[in-house]
Amino acid sequence: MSRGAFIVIEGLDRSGKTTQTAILCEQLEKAGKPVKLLKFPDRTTAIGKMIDAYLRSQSELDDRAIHLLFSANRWELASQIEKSLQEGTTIVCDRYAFSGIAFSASKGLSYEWCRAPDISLPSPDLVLFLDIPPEKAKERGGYGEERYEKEEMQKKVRQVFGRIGDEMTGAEGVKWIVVDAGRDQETVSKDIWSNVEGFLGEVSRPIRRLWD
Ligand code: 2DT
Repeated sequence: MSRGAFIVIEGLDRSGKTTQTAILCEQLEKAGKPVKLLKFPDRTTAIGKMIDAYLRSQSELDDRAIHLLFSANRWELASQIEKSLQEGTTIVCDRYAFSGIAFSASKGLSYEWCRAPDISLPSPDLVLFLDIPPEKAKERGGYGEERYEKEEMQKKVRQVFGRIGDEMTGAEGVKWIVVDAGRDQETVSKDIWSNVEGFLGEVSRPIRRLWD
């Protein structure tokens, strides 16, 4: 039986991730696909509220503790993701486990340690990484107020995303695409759509698990 495709959009700050995610959902709906938009962190759950307070610097947490909360926030929704995919709904997800590794490893935690709690989550079929040099991102009106929204951090995060991308490329069942997000909005959305079009047909292979 055909299931929905699981599409993850990752990217650096100011890469246009939120806008592009919304455009993609609209295009999928127009193409007649039932689609659900998810975003991590999901700040609405009990765990999400702790994450939100941390990101807004209203609370302090050990680096490992917050890392595990980000992962738990995904596990909270894992069975719902699987259910929606099985029902034929396409999922577009703004950030996922890759952000989890990229940000925490950039703070100095080991890459392997960071990856461990997310092993076995439902695996995306396609990851679109919106890439933009942090210098260029800064020109787009500066970073926001939250923790991590600083050029030095973004540079490190971009490097770790590069490593994850290298390791994911060729990984069974996951297509990792780097999208040059430094271009204008329309060019980027066309590029994204050309990569998604291949997933509009039937997705018949079973849902895989990440890094299993
Ligand atoms: P948004 O600005 O997209 O709301 O992200 N982050 C995110 C982590 O450190 N670990 C994670 O697992 C995830 C999903 C990235 C808020 C910030 O949270 C970071 C930016």
